[in-house]
Amino acid sequence: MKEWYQKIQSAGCMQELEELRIAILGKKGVLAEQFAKMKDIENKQKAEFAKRLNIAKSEFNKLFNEQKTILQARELESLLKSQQIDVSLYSATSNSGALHPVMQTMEKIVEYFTSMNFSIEMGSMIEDDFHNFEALNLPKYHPARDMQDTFYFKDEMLLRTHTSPVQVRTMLHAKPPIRMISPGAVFRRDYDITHTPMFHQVEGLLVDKEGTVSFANLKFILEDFLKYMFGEVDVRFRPSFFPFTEPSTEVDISCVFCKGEGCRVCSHTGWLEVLGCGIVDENVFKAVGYKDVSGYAFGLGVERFAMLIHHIGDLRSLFEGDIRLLGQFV
Ligand code: 2U9
Repeated sequence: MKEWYQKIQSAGCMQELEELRIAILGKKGVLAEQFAKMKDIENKQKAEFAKRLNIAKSEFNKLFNEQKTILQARELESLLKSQQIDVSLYSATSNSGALHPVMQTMEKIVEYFTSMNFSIEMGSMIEDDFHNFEALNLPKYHPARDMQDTFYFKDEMLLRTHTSPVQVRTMLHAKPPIRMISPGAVFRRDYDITHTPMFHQVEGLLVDKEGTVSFANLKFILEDFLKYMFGEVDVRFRPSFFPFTEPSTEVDISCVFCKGEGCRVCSHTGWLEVLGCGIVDENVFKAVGYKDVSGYAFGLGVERFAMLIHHIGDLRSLFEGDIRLLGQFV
C-alpha cells in the first residue's frame, strides 16, 4: 500500500492522478481486488480484514483529495503566470503621434514673439499680384515675379511666394501701431538640396509713429530671439537688399555645428545665414496709404531653423514622412 501512497503524492498532473484513482479505487482496481479476496478469508479474520481495507480506502480518498488540491493550485498558478499582463509595461508596438519637427520649430518661434506682444495674423495661400508683389515695392518686370519662380493661376492670381501679403492686408484694414507676425506655408518653383516648392515662413512687422522705430530696436529683438532659439550664439548683421526694406540686412549666427571654427555646413566661414530684415521701405507704406510712420520687418524660413536646431543634413528629408526620421523628434 505504501508504494501506492507514494505514487499518489508524486502524481504530477490531474490526468496522472485520475489514472491512479481508477487503478486503486476503480471497479477493477487494487482495492476491489482485495475486497474480492474476502470470500476466501475465514470468518474470524473477515471483520479485521474488512476494517483494514476500509481504513485504506478512506486513507486513499484523503490522499487523493489532498493531491487534487495541490495539483489544482499548481495548475491555476501556472495558468495565471502564462496569462500575466504587466499593465505598466512599455508597449514597443504602440506609436503615439507628435508634431512634425517643422511645426515644433514654428511653435517655438511663435511662442517667442507672442511673449513679446506680437499678434499672430494668418492669410490665404492663394493671393493676387497686388498683395503679393505690387504693394511690396516689387513692380511689374521685377525678376522675383518671374514665371520661373512663381506658381501662377489665371487672372493674375498666384500661390503666395512669401507671407508678406498678410502684413499688407493687415495694414490695409488696421491702423498703426502694428506689432504682428505671419506664420505659414509659401510656394516657389524651386527644388534642390536646399529648396522645396512649399516651405514655411514666419515674417514679422512692427509699425508705429514716425521716428519711434529704429534699426537698434530691430537688432535688439532679433539678437534676443536668436539666442532664445539657438542658445549662446554670436549674431552678425550684413548689409543686403530687399525691395520691401531699406536699409536691409541679412543676419548670421555663428555655426551651430562647429561653433564658428569652420566646417562643411557653414562652407568654412564659421557663420550661418538665418534671417533677413530691415526698415520698411517708404514705397510699401505709400501702397497701403500709411503716412508719418516708421517700421521694421523681418522674415525667416522655418525649415532652415528646424534643420539647424535638429542637425538635419538634407531639407528634403523633412518632407518624406519617414517615421524613422520623424520618430526621433517626438
Ligand atoms: C511688409 C514689409 C516688409 C519681410 C522680410 C525678409 C527680409 C527676408 C527671407 C528669409 C528667408 C525669405 O524664407 S526666406 O527665403 N525673408 O529676408 N523678409 S524683410 O519684409 C516685409 C514684409 C512685409 C509689408
